[in-house]
Amino acid sequence: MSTVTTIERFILDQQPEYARGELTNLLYDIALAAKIIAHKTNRAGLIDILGEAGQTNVQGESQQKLDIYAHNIVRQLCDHTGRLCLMVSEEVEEAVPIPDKYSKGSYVLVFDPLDGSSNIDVNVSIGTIFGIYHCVDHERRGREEDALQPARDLVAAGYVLYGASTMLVYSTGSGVHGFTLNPEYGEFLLSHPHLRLPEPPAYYSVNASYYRRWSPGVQRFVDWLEGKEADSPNVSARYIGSLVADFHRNLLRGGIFCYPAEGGRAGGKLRLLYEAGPLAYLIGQAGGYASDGRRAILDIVPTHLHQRVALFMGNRSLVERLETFIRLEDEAGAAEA
Ligand code: FDP
Repeated sequence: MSTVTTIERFILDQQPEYARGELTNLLYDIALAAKIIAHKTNRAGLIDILGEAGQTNVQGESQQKLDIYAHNIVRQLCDHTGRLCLMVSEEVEEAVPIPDKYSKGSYVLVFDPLDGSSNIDVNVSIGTIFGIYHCVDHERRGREEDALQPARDLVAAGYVLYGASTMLVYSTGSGVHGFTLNPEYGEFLLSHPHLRLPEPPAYYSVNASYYRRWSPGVQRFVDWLEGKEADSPNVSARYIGSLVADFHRNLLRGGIFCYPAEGGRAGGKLRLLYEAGPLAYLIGQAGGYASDGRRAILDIVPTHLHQRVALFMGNRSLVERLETFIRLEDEAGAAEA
């Protein structure tokens, strides 16, 4: 009989001997939140029967938007455990403090509770993204500064994909490991140990309808991906428009995901702290690379919680080629000026 490895067992086995189990338990908390959110998102197709957000459903319960629901589940499971000093969520403008009545822990949780939520109504896969940092100041209760750290300093990061099946993929710095939720047991089982980006990459993912808003360097790079140059790679286009789903496919098949800056702005649409940062950490752990076009995402120190960033991530050869296109355009622009 083949061995079944539950997520609890795997996380525990990976815990270093000196560890007190705080991080291990925090990861369990997130896995539990993922199961609860998966249960709810699986029923999203029943929305016509159960009532839309803001309405009352047939059981007389008031409906919440699913992303607010997901935020509340994570917050409720994590705020009282003594493992966190602060949370930052896509759904809340300010950092979410740990209430004074609970003891303060040594980790910071940054998360996007339900990314790609515009896809829910059309039954397309969505996801939760999370990152975990050590808090910076152990004396005081959590402050915004504790969260404003570069992704290189992440202790752990991961995502949950609510798709045809629910998967939790995470890393604590020793590879990327994927678990699939077995709905019969209600348990995440190890299904994808030690994920590495395959070579050669198969796909590129970008919303090409924004082509005219991009800088010349990005336009040339996308032309190159599309096969318009003699040395173009043999990659095919795939874009779902749901970050976790696009990321997951490219992680398994190899490729590059691009969300460039538009109209001369420094940032794109995606958020540095709880979208780009954790995924950059994972892609690095899988042998790839993430860049804003000029520097590694892992090195960018956030200046505010909801900061946006241009994002290119995937197989290193493709992302470095993008950086070359941008550098050449920058140099050409400087020579003209
Ligand atoms: P959404 O607006 O549906 O929440 O993070 C936001 C996000 O989705 C990502 O999941 C997705 O990759 C991106 O936006 C899609 O943006 P475009 O529609 O502009 O392509």
